[in-house]
Amino acid sequence: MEYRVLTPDTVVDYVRSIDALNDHLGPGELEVAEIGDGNLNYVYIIKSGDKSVILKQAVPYLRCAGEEWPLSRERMNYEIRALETFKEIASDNVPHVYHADEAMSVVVMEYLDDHIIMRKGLIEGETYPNFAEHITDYLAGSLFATSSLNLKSEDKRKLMQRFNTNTELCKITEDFVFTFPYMEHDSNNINPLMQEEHRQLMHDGTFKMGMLKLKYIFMNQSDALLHGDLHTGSIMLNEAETYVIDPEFAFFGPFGFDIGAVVANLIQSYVSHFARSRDPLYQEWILQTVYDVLTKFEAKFLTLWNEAGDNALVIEGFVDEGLLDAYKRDFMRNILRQSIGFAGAKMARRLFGIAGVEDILGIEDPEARMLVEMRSLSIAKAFVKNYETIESVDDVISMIRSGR
Ligand code: SR1
Ligand code: MG
Repeated sequence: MEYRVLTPDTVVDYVRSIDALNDHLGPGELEVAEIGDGNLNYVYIIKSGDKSVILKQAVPYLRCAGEEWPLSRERMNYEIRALETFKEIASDNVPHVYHADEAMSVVVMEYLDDHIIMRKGLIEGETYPNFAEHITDYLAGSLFATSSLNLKSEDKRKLMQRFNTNTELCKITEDFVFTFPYMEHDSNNINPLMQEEHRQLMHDGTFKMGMLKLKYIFMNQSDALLHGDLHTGSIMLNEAETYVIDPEFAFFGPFGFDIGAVVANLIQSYVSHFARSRDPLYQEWILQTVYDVLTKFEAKFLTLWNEAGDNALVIEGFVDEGLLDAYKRDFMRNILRQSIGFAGAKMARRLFGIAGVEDILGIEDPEARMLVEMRSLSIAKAFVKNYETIESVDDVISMIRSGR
């Protein structure tokens, strides 16, 4: 089928032309609503009685910037591939895909109607007692399975070939996470009360040095297949289940990047609740969740590593157990450090760059918002400047509490 941009009027005909969707939705009348509030794509919910699906279509431009910002719709191909790959690894945490159409840049998947976008839940002050367990199943599972600690060297390189031409979306991250927010740039969106902080940050050499190091790691360290944009808007959940959606930024990158994204978004919620709920107990739950995510990730990743046999990195007879254990400790500490560096970059970009987060942007009183932004900035700066010396998860929690 030749590509065309779907509209609420033409979506029904498209859906009705697909057997798998007719089988799922049945013959009844279809109700359609566009519900996308993301930065890149159009998203429709299609309902027929008690059956429903989500249809997502990439358009050849960046939705949040408008048609004058071209962006190839190839991103949908990577999203489709990533959904397939992650579903095989972490089936409980990835939605079911009913239909994928690369020519139309469309994917149709399960509508998670009992789940909400995590960012919205956190804004409402909801707790999710199983989130840390679920997200670390996903993170440890996906990162380990697609790494050289599990795959044969040739299999990893073949898998990398399927993702590493996702260059446009990697470039978006290079620009909008690691670069533009810390310089003068037209795309920036800065609270007038934070202009002076931004000016100082632009001239903070230690911060810039940290950001350059992190950007270089992002661009060159191909540890594993990443989601690539794992903020709390890419997570849908309830108490019992957690789903990771929207992997269009998928590529082979550093282990710490997805972990850092989760941590950054939890901390953004933590700081926002100094103005939102002002509920210290809720904030403690968020900090405990950060702690659990980092510690459970490490434990699960190490278990997978310990249970796996020989891998592309270490073969029987190369090192004794003592040396291997020391190597693993160093390896995991490095993942922790890079995760926190990336968390800092992800937090700082949301304060000054094109795409802020509702947790903070939605605080209406400018003074209250500024105080939250200041807290977020001081944690972000501490992370970016000091990530290379972090020794433990306790260090991370102290840095969040003290903002240093
Ligand atoms: C310029 S696109 C803005 C952001 O939206 C996506 O969710 C990514 O985070 C990207 O950086
Ligand atoms: Mg997205």
